[in-house]
Amino acid sequence: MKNKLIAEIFKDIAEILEIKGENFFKIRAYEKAAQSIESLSDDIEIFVNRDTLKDINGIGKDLEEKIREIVSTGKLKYLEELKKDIPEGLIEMLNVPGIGPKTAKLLYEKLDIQDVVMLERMAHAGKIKDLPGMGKKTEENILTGIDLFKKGRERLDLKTATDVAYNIITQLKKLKEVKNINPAGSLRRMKETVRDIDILISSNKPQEIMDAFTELPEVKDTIAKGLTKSSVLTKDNIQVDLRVVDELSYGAALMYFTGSKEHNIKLRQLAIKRGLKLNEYGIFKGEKKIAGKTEEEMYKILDLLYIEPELREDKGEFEASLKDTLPDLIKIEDIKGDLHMHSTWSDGGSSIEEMILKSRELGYEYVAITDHSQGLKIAGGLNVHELDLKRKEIEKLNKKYKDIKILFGTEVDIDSEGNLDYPDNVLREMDIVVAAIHAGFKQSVAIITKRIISACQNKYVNIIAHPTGRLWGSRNEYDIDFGEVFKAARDTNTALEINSFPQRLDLNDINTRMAKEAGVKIVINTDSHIAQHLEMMKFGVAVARRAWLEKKDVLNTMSFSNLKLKGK
Ligand code: DGT
Ligand code: CA
Repeated sequence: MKNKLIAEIFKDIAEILEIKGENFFKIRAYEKAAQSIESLSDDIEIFVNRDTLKDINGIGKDLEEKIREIVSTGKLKYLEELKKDIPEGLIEMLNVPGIGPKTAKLLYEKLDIQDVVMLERMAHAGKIKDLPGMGKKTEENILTGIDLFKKGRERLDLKTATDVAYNIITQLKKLKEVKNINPAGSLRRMKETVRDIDILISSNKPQEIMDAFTELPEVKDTIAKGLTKSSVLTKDNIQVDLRVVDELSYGAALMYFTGSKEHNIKLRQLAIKRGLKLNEYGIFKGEKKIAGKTEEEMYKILDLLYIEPELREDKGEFEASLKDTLPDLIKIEDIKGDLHMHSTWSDGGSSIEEMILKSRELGYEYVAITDHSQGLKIAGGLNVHELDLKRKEIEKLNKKYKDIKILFGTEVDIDSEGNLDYPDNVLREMDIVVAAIHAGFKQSVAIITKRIISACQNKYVNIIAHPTGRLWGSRNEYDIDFGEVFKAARDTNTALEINSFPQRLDLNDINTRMAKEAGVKIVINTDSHIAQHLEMMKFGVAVARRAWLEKKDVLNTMSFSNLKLKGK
């Protein structure tokens, strides 16, 4: 499937054209085409084969030819030519928060800054603040941006890690020599970010497996190659470690390489206390191996109930396992609907109907279409008249699709003073109201906390979305007083969201667990902007599992008739 590749190429073109100061409409055309292609639910090659590329929104004759070229050759000459005109590092620099094409152009022309390394050096040297339109504050923001950019590079988001790992696992699984295969490490524990990818295989033919692994088409370099462990670097510079063990040690190795280190240390101590020895090959009594084939038997020998990977952080799971009070963790199948998503009515790339079709595919009982509110002009927020039209469309779709309930909602902006962007008489007409902060992230803890609390206190607000505002690699979370927010959310029966988007995943696992303990209801949403995004729900569920949540703790596991939305 080349949809993503084509969208990326078109986005790169738009950015380069902007750096070169080209015509706005030409730039916009590439951006729009990229968004349309990203939101297609079918493989673009189907359109090529049926000669229907022109039916895609924003694709004319010129772009059609370019798409055909990418599909048949995997690249585009036009982009290669464009790239020759500007330094490679300049395009990467656009990934630094705060650096848009205009700033990049200015920095390049005035200071000959060509990449992130030079950018950092010049900012430290205080050379940027004197440029026209810059200043000390901008220079400081650039340094903060570089920090965030670097952090984003050090660790992968959970979706990227999952995609890379399962692509490799799917290929290796086909080898007849492979008996068992699993991801291990932080990916198996579903941490929000992952440094490198660990994969474990059981087999008695390691040579064949290591040969196949190091020769995968995704592999750029082999860092190490042995019979028990090999490490490679993919073309995207992601490190993947593969370990092959024999079947009788598979459970022990899986336990060891899943970690976390803290969990492993505690396990070893428990073994020692019982006069046993534990390592990655098994549990031993003297010289005799008494467990090792499965994780279950390993835990059992230590008098423990099986502990799910997401809980293995030494944060109370041993005590709970001994006392048989481990949570019955929420599962993706428990989710009955998604209560936060956007459509083409605001800044989404798919129509409401496309969102509904995908939601039905996922087996949902209900969904809420929550486009942005009027003040958020940049995100296509809806005025009151548009809300009426949208409501009518939803009424029609509710008649057409009887097997899913479509809720008419909004993601209403909480302004810098804590007021909502629609008056109560408008909110009252909604089936559901999601409220969120979109600006003023640098206010004091007290003010941001107050803004969120006053949104909770509005009787029509059901959910506070992405409560900390963080975006991996581009924005730190803002400071809020969680104790106060949890109290207000509980007392006003307002749910707090785990946003499943891989760059957000907030509330995070730690805050979610505290919220649960404070008696707050949690909701897991995707905040989708195109139909495929709805599949991100599993990452939000992962956060919930790491936070020890059960089905009953989560609002959108309820059936529609039990979904008691506030103010209704
Ligand atoms: P990451 O890669 O930083 O996201 O996190 P992990 O947990 O995947 O860490 P990684 O890749 O260094 O190691 C994978 C697992 O191997 C880790 O979770 C536990 C185990 N492990 C690694 N080093 C040690 C160690 O020194 N002692 C013990 N007990 N376990 C270790
Ligand atoms: Ca790892």
